[in-house]
Amino acid sequence: MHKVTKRIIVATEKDMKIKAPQKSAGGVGAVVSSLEHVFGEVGVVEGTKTLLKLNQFNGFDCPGCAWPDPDEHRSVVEFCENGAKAVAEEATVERCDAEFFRKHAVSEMRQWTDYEIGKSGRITQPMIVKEGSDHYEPIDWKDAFTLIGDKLKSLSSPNEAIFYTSGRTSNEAAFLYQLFVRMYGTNNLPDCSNMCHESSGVALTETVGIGKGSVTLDDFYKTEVIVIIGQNPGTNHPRMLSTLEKAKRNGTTIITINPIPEAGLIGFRHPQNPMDLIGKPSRITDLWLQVKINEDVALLKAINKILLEEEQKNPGTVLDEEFISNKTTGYDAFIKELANHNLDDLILKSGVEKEKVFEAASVLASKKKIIVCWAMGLTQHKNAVDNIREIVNLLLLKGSIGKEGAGTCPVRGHSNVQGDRTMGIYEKPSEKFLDSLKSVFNFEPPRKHGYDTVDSIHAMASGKIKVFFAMGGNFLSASPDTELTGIALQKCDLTVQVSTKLNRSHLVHGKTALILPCLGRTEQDYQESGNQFVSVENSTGVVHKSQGGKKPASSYLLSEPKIVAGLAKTTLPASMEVQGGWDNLIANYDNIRNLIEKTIPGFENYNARVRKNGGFYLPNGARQGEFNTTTTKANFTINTLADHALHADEYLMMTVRSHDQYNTTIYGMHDRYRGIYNGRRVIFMNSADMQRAGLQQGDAVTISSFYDNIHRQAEDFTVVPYEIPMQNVATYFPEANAVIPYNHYARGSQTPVSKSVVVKVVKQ
Ligand SMILES: Nc1nc2c(c(=O)[nH]1)N[C@H]1C(S)=C(S)[C@@H](COP(=O)(O)OP(=O)(O)OC[C@H]3O[C@@H](n4cnc5c(=O)[nH]c(N)nc54)[C@H](O)[C@@H]3O)O[C@H]1N2
Ligand SMILES: Nc1nc2c(c(=O)[nH]1)N[C@H]1C(S)=C(S)[C@@H](COP(=O)(O)OP(=O)(O)OC[C@H]3O[C@@H](n4cnc5c(=O)[nH]c(N)nc54)[C@H](O)[C@@H]3O)O[C@H]1N2
Ligand SMILES: [Mo]
Repeated sequence: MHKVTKRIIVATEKDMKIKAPQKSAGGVGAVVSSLEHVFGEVGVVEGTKTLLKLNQFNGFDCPGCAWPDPDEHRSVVEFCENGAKAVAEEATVERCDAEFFRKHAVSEMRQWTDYEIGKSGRITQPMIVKEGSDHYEPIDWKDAFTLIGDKLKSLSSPNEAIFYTSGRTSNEAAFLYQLFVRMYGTNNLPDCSNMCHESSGVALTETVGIGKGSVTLDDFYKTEVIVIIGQNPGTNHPRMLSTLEKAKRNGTTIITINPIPEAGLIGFRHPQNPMDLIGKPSRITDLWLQVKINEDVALLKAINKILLEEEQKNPGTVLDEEFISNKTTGYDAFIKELANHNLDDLILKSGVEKEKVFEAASVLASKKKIIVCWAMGLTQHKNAVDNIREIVNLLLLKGSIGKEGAGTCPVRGHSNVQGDRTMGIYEKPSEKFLDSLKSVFNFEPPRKHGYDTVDSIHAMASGKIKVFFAMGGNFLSASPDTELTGIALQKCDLTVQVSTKLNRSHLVHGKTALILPCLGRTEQDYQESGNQFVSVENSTGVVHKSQGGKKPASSYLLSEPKIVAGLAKTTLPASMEVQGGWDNLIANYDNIRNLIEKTIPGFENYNARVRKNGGFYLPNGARQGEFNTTTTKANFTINTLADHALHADEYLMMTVRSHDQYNTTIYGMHDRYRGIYNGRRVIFMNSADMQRAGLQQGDAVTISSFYDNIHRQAEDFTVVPYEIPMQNVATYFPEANAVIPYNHYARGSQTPVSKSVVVKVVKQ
């Protein structure tokens, strides 16, 4: 078994520098960094041309995050530093071609860092590594499809294959892909959402009847309070900072709940506003509650308890009694349970100073319109679903959902992760969805639920799976338990990755492995009827078009929809033809959209509406105050506090993103907002903890975890003192994934506990 994680300190990290963290995001640094990446990777002329198409009505959707664009009135530069980096990464002039693969053996590339792997350039043609070989070699598209089709047809059950999706896949590709997979006969459709906002989807469906957020971008300009909890927009959704800045100008109060002070949440200099670049940065956060990792339920319960007490003191002034009695269920049980908790105990457990908890509660008590935004800081814990349900409790107490300027905002990650789910990329499809597929496509879809990400790792590791197919993403590095996931992938007979760039999942593979290179967002997609566009759905449920303008990186590249059609044609029996044939769907993507319209509610008149500037909103009951839950009301819930009981030498570790990465794609080796230069194998620690453990800044340590009698460890991390609560530590994903147990996950959503892993830290 080859080691799949990096165990040596790479040369670049020898020059690691630690500086003071920054106190604001954006500014000149952001402008310089955007241009460095774009001009460096793409060139000045092409780079500028491409950037000017980014997030424009006639351009392409940013392949970065899913933050919404303004419905109207877009600026010429409707992008951020990290969007520019995402574009640079895809539009790079570097090529990872046949010659490259001839030069570098798989075993050699496996020793490279993720940064080095990612800098190899765009993959230019289909490649195969045959059983027993250590080199990828070219293969024709036709032979690649035949090989995959023959293998899939030879399996004793379709459930011996797994079809993963990452969230960049367009609606058109995702719809065809899930259709093909279900026609083939399985619901084994895990996706990156399983590791991401699954907890949000589960909690919101149960409590407010829709697994998506309820707010629109406009609501941010009409609200009174924005709570940002477990999210770092300065790095991961930088365009959100402009929204927050504008909201603050309207008098909105911003409360931040985070174990660390994130630069972008403290202050912001708008990189596109010359006045902002020189003066003082705009302050973003009014009140920061430094919660301990995974103690948000304790904190939210404390706040809810104070709100209830205030209401008792001054009836009719704090809670929205009318909303509670007309629109909700479970209120009595909720307050009864809350009465069992002692307020001081809750506050102590949360780690936040008492005055600040009261201050936050008093802001919330006096306001009627509240938006709560969250991301991975809440979704990746054992009680992640509880975290989100407790946010809903808070909003329900205040009647702060289903009206203007108020509601839920789970800020999505991948630019079309929300759309992929809408299109049916889900291992647990509803009966209604399957019935609809059946009636439109006239086949019997599989009803048995399939594997999610965690189940997939387990099934592959236990030898049940023969084929692993990935539509984008980097399953190996994104998943927890890197070593085990590596072993799991290696047990497959065939692994196939549809990709734009080289990543570690190409290097730790099944007995035979294929890379199918595809067009990216920035590129033109010419099919029989001419240049095509695709569509995507952002965090606020707006479906809009995306059309690249660049010449493709290589003439061999196929679009994702065309790859799916190729697979379908070689795998499915002739009797499984779709109306008009798969080729007809590819000839003009309008034909795919017509089928989506027939199958999925909310897409009426899809082709016409998606062509309008800014696209269209999908229906959203919660937004309208209609709660399509099993009770037909919004449901209060009773939620569980975290229980970690750490020993003196144990820490709770969160794995976060640096400012120079997009998930497993490493743009650069710095995290300038947190003061880290030339290094990623760092562990941020409280200085009192360091003192207790006899550690100094710069010490090399080994991080280990011990779950269910399995010891996992990751070496060569450098200690960095940081403003983080005691017994809490932070590392970067994916470097620390080696110590995350695959089988510890959120109750209800099976999202791995990437933000609360119990670890030990030992000096080397
Ligand atoms: N540039 C860039 N943009 C991205 C991505 C990227 O990697 N790079 N990734 C995309 C994807 S797929 C996603 S899902 C999003 C991720 O966006 P985020 O969720 O913002 O990403 P993380 O870095 O995981 O940050 C989590 C934040 O939660 C805080 N946190 C951790 N644990 C807790 C906790 O227990 N309680 C509270 N209250 N806070 C906690 C951390 O300190 C950190 O600020 O971003 C998307 N956008
Ligand atoms: N420890 C820890 N683990 C985590 C997380 C965490 O916070 N901590 N976050 C989790 C989250 S939120 C997520 S979303 C997952 C991310 O999991 P994934 O989505 O699987 O991972 P990415 O790194 O986004 O995938 C990058 C790869 O996608 C391919 N790619 C890029 N653009 C395209 C395209 O247009 N088409 C195709 N076909 N391929 C493309 C490239 O080859 C690139 O190497 O990771 C999860 N893992
Ligand atoms: Mo994500």
